[in-house]
Amino acid sequence: MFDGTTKGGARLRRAVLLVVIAAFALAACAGDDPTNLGRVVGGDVPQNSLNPAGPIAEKVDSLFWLVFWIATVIFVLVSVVLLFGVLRFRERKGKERQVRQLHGNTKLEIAWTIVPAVILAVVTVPTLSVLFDIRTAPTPEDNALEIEVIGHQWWWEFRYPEYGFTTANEMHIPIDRPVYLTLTSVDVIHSFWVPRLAGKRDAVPGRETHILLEADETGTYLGQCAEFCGLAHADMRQRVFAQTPGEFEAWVQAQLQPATLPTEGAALAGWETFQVQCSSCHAIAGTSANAQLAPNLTHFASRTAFAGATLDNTQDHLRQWLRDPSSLKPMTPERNDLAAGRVLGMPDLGLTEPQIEELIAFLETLE
Ligand code: HEC
Ligand SMILES: [Cu+2]
Repeated sequence: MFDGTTKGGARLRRAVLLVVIAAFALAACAGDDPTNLGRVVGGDVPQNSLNPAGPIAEKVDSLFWLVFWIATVIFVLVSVVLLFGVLRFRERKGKERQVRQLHGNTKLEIAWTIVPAVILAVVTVPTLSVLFDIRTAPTPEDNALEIEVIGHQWWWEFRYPEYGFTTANEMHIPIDRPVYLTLTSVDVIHSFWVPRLAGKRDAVPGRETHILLEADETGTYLGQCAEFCGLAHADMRQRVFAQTPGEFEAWVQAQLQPATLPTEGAALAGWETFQVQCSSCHAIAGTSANAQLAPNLTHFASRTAFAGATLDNTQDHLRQWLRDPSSLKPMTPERNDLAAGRVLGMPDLGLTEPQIEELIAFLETLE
């Protein structure tokens, strides 16, 4: 019916095309609106690599603009020449075609070999230089902070080897100091990406990769796993808290404290349940719970979010998490094999409501 030959058909096709183009164009208009985050709050949004907040991300950003403008100039030039050719040499009624066919113009051949080669060189040299810059091991004068990043399906483990503590999903860094990440994974390939602070880097099982990041403004920077890694890939996020050196030092000191175990009340009952039900996967530093298969909970109460930084750390979320973890985040705990070290989610442990309240009371003591 709408074969484009009738006037109405042509008009309809044009309208559809316009709507499609408009949809693509308008999709780029998402603003800096915090509600864009859906169920997550807190932090600078969106994850805009064109709004760099530190020198490493700035390098990536400048490279982007260099390539963008070169590509834009080429696009405009080619389009103008193409349009000119199409209009100037089109077939006209009653006129002979005016095109003269040419073969083998040496000057032209040389020109269109050399010009693209030069353009590619102009793009390649800075690209390689930035690629190496953003992952070169720092020298002692750089005074970099080292953090080990370990990808798990579907959360991030962060170790601070200088201090010897481990945390999950939330990384704290001091501003104006380079941070050198060493990444790996325990299962599949993940990718660590905090767009406002650094480029992307894959976390590969059995290998170590590196990337630098640095913030020059305090704030919360959001990121997420950028390599499809299975069921809860979209719920594998991370938050980076960039703090003044003093605040960072205070945070480190707090993390270094071992947990003070409760001695009475609901929290004590919670700790007892924890030892039976939870310590096969979770660690709490300084206690008998030292399994490394799930997020380290030593200072869980000091974290703002959990479950791959997708849920704010509130009592309601925790209650629901302990009742039925997979209702809040898609996971496949039925495929867990603790002996083989494989954990693909927190199982529903069949806890009673009083046990859940006691566990929450206990978790709240882990500051
Ligand atoms: C079979 C292993 C396993 C057991 C047993 C287990 N968990 Fe978990 N737990 C996990 C895994 C895996 C995650 C991370 C899930 C994710 O975010 O993908 C997790 C996440 C959590 C979190 C959120 C941590 C964070 O920072 O994201 C809390 C809190 C928690 N578990 C508490 C408990 C409590 C309390 C128990 C005992 C009642 C328990 N878990 C038993 C595997 C386990
Ligand atoms: Cu991932």
